[in-house]
Amino acid sequence: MTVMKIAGAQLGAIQRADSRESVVKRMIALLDEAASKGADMVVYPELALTTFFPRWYMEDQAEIDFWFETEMPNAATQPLFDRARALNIAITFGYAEKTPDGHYYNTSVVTDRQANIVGKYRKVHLPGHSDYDTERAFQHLEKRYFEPGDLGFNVWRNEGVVMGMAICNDRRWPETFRVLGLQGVELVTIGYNTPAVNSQMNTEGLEKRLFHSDLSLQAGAYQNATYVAGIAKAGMEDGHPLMGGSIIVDPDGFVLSRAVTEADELIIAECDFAKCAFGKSTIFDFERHRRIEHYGRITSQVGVILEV
Ligand code: ING
Repeated sequence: MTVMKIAGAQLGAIQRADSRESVVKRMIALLDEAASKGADMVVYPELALTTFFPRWYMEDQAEIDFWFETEMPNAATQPLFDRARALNIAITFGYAEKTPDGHYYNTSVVTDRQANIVGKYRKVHLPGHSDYDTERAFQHLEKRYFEPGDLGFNVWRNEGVVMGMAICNDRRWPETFRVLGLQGVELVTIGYNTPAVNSQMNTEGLEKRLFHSDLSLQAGAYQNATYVAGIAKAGMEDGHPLMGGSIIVDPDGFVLSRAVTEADELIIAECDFAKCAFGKSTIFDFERHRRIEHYGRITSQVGVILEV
């Protein structure tokens, strides 16, 4: 079985005025640090190239399109791919994708050690809203700017490890992890941009939001006997705080490494993927234990139906 040193490259704030080139320089600095620590793979956050622009209400399509990439790699990100190839390190990161036929997704890609893109994921669970919401302390317009992902939840055998991707809000839905778990996933990488405060409940503080992020990531890991890397974009972006809390979790749900700042920060953990086998062959041997005849509501029903 494979052992890999997985690094999480948490990013600090990216201001609206920051260029992609300046961000890629920061990403390469984290990549170099990861290489110095013997990392085999680096996990970057959701929407890693720009500020979290869904907090801004925009109507002009050209203004919206500014935040999207039409090809990957591209001029701004090629230096990152080149450096990763030179260092023989696999990477995964998120970005806003505009497809040639005009579709808009919150996307992440994963590469092998030679910087070849081996997998793409488009965020399925889009939180927030589509129109300007006067009731909110700040906007969260992912439903306005992105379409729900059309690729589903898939895995790839990359560098000898069965890897899957999810993005941010996906981690809060157990279906995400279970669909990957049913494909034998051994490492789920999840970048996130999570506001440090709730736009609809200002009494919900950072501690509770960090707890919910940990809970979601640890539960997903344990209940599917997989490693999980949840990596944040953190810090104050144009006056809007994003929480940190990046962690790498083992197949028993234990946190192996945790970020302690809200800045650019590398966390790292040695992952022995043989450790996934025990859970997958005992308590979470899905073939032996699951009773799908009782699970019909999960795919036949969207919302709650009160029958009592
Ligand atoms: N952000 C947040 C997330 O799911 C959110 C939105 C925060 C939803 C807290 C519910 C509670 O972490 C993104 N980008 O999905």
